[in-house]
Amino acid sequence: MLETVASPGGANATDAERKLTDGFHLVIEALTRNGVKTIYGVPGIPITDFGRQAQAAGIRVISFRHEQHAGNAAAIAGFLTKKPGICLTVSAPGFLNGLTALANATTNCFPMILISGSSEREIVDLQQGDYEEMDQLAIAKPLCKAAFRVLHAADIGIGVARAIRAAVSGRPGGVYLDLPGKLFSQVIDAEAGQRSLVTVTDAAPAQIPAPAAVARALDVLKSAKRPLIILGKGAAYAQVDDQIRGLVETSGIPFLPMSMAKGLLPDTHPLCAGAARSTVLKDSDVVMLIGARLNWLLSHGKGKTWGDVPKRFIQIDIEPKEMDSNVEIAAPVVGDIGSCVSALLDEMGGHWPEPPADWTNAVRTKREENIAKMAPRLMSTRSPMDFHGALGALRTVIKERPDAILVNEGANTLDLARGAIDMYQPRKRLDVGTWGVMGIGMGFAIAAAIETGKPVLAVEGDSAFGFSGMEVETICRYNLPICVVIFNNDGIYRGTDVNAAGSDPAITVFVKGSRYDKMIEAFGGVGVNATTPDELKRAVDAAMDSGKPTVINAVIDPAAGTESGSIGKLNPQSAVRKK
Ligand SMILES: Cc1ncc(C[n+]2csc(CCOP(=O)(O)OP(=O)(O)O)c2C)c(N)n1
Ligand SMILES: [Mg+2]
Repeated sequence: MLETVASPGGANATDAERKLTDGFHLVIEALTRNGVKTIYGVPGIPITDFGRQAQAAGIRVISFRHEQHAGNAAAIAGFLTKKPGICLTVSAPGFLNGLTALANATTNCFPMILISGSSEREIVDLQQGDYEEMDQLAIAKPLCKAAFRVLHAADIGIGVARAIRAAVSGRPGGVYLDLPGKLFSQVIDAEAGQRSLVTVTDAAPAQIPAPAAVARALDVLKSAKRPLIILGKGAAYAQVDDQIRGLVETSGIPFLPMSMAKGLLPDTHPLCAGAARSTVLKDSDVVMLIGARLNWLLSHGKGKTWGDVPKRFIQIDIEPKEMDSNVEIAAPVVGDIGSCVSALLDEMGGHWPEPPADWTNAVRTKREENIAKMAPRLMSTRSPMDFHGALGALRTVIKERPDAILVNEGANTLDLARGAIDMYQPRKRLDVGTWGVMGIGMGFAIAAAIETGKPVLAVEGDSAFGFSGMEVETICRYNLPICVVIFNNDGIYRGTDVNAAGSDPAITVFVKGSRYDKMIEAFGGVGVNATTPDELKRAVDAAMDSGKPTVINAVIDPAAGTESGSIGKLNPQSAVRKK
């Protein structure tokens, strides 16, 4: 029920006067009636009281130390739940702090709504220097799917409904909702307010693929001698895990999971080609992309990575404009992933000729070879640890606790963990995504713990952790079951860089021998310094068993990493410099 506010007439006011409501109540009601249970944000003018009232009304309001992390939390909440995650910020600087997360959400197709309070429109538009003056709507527009501003309390219901639909329908993404400070205190008739609210029905309608597109895709697939399925995070987002498993197993086609699609089928599945990535990209002849884009992460579908074998692509995506974005798509299948995969399965009718055995055998052999090559490195017990030794311990943790959520960022720490740590369940691996952005760590970890109630293991490069490290206070404040392991190799990529001029420290190195574990102790959490894989494993197990907020400083050999992890080739090279 919509609460009413006291009318200006006080005790002597008539009943009719008393039945009023305001912007505060209407926004809260508009969100709750559409299933919003959690808001991630940072308070301040003009949204502090709104946050308080939302909390009092039963919405969980998680207060962060910086808006970027609240925004990242909202974004990954959207990915995990298929409902828009909500981030709430103050005007100008708070809004800008949230904007990186909004843009990142849009790039990664995570549904989120950034709600920011804003200053007096009349003053902002005349540029008369208001408190935190900024034309936020104009600035947000190019960075998100849609941006809306609500000026009248009677439009709050419609504004929130539009934001929700824009975030989750079609290809999901970030939406900006601008709520000027004055809106919250606007008072309108309670009944009219109630009538103005909207319950969004079927926010992300199914989009059924055309039968001809499905038939064409199956024709192309049938012609393949060396077929490959690539699963992207869109496939993980869709939450149609059984159908995707059905498609892979009915077709018998090897599959390659992109980073956040790992675990959709277990990495240990006999058809998983994760450990034979370069072979399958080079040697396949027909590639079916499911919720995966041919962007830089797949070398744009061409060039050396893809070898000399001519490829034909089948692409399943909800966004028609994705087709032919980098190379020709022979068989576009446009629709939501659930509908597309189901339609393909229906047409296949439960039977499909197995791919030629020489292909599936070749993939299996390569995969086993590569796994065998890595195995001894993962068992290394040397101290200081190298990445593989430490990852060997964490790989076992996830094997023993497959329902834990793994958050991962860094350079070497990211690339090597992706290969070393097998995932067994869908949507358990959350990482830097399409941009390779540092700073998602604590925001993702916090939302993962809150949205799923599962234990979270965040594996962080020491540089990566620094972007969101202050949020360990937030983790302690809400007593979340998050264990952060920091791969401390004294810097960005490695800790051995030297400044050629010999004055300041080199640009990639940090204070040697830092003790990140001490940071969390300041807030009552558990800190552990781990110097061997065995110590590391024991500390993580203890954290996961107790559920206590924990930071483990994993001491890694400063010389162990490589420049930019596995993407060093993207650094610009000049012939002049090489001479
Ligand atoms: C927002 C942002 N700023 C900067 C970068 C550039 N960058 C890529 S990886 C990285 C940190 C790598 O160091 P670390 O996290 O310690 O990982 P390591 O390779 O040492 O394991 C940085 C700063 C980025 N990707 N995103
Ligand atoms: Mg590092």
